[in-house]
Amino acid sequence: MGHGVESFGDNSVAASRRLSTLARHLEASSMAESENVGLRRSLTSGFDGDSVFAHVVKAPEDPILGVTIAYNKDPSPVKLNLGVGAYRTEEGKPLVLNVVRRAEQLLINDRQAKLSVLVSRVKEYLPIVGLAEFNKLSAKLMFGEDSPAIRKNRVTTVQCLSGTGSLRVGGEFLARHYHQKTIYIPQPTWGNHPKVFTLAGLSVKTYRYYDPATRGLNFKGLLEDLDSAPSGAIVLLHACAHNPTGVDPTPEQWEKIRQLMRSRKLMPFFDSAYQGFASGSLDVDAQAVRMFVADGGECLVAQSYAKNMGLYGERVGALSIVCNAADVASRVESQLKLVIRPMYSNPPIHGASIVATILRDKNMFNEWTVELKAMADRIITMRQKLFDALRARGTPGDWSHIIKQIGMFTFTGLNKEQVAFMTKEYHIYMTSDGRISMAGLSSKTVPHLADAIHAAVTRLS
Ligand code: PLA
Repeated sequence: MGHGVESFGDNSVAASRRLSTLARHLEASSMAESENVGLRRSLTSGFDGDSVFAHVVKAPEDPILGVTIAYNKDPSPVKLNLGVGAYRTEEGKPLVLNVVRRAEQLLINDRQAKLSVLVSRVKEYLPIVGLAEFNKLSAKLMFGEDSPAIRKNRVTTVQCLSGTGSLRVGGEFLARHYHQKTIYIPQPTWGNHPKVFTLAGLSVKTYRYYDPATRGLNFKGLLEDLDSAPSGAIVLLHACAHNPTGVDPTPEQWEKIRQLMRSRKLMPFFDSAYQGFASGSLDVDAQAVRMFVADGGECLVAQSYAKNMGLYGERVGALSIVCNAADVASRVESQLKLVIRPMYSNPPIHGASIVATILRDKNMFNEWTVELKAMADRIITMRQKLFDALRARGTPGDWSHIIKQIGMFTFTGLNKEQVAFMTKEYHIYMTSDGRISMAGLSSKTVPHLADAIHAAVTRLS
């Protein structure tokens, strides 16, 4: 019971149970309706009771997005936001890529006649699964131009609300249709992962990933934990540029992880939020995913264009489910539609049109890769500058992890108290786990950050 097709049966039972509860509720409320007419009349003159929401307690801010809220409230001219992973220029300004501006211009001028499907100048609804051309091109970007899995129609790709939405839709699909309901996430991981998957209906467990002593990968712990996970369990893997640690397995380690996962029948669910941001190359950053797809096995991939195309607020992403046969992929897609339709009906058109415009045109694609590499390179330069600045100050400790770590973040090793001190005394905002967004740093602000780290380390060790 509870496997494959049966689990769909379970869901039908659950759905009809929910429907009959709803019907009973409607009946009861229509009876109550006639009895309460008089009472309601007497209330129309005004309502002065307590709010029915009076018991609602104030929720804490989000650990990552709340950092920006605190930063915005700070009037200091030297304040620095290194909390959320959002790219800033050397001048500390948000960046809209030139190629994105160009794509938008084309869309506004309606010069995309060749786009066979809807574009954002037309404000129609997209299909439930989003813009077809966007989906096709996104799959190619992730799995490679001549991926056999795509050629054999073994992949279904649906446009979702950025990386988060793709993870959520994937999680909900697995909770309904996959026989194992446990997902293993790395320890530590992006703070939203456990919430997304729990609310999707999965049960969340962790596997060892990071070793604070070496500031590197706990490879032995990782293999042990995956080896003892129940057969079939889902495993969340960061495709590249692990958040928050900046520590990725080497290609050889990925190969060992792949072998172990396939032999234990564990289901890989890749979160690819930083393709191109880690190495500067879209293909290199997709290698781990492609390794798992090349063996013919099944997996899920959540893709985000927030960082690599700077489309944060456009909420553009995709979920791909790689299946072992075309007919399975087609049935899986039909069920993904049933997950999406009651959740948000269909995804937004504008961002996906921008992405499709760029990916389909060779020149624009190349222009994008150049701009993407420039962002990745600037982050790498910031790593070197911060490392040099700490060395120049003689700050106690080995800071080589700053230059060894990969992607948008440095997991500094600073503790909660040191972070609080840096925020209070230096107006530097970062998450309390000691993660700093290197993309928020510039040559001008490196000395200020180095001063703050030096003071925090020497005063509060
Ligand atoms: N997955 C990982 C590993 C991420 O780091 C993020 C974003 C996402 C998914 C989701 O991104 P998207 O929905 O915007 O596509 N993490 C950020 C932002 C950059 C955030 O927390 O929302 C971060 O600062 O960690």
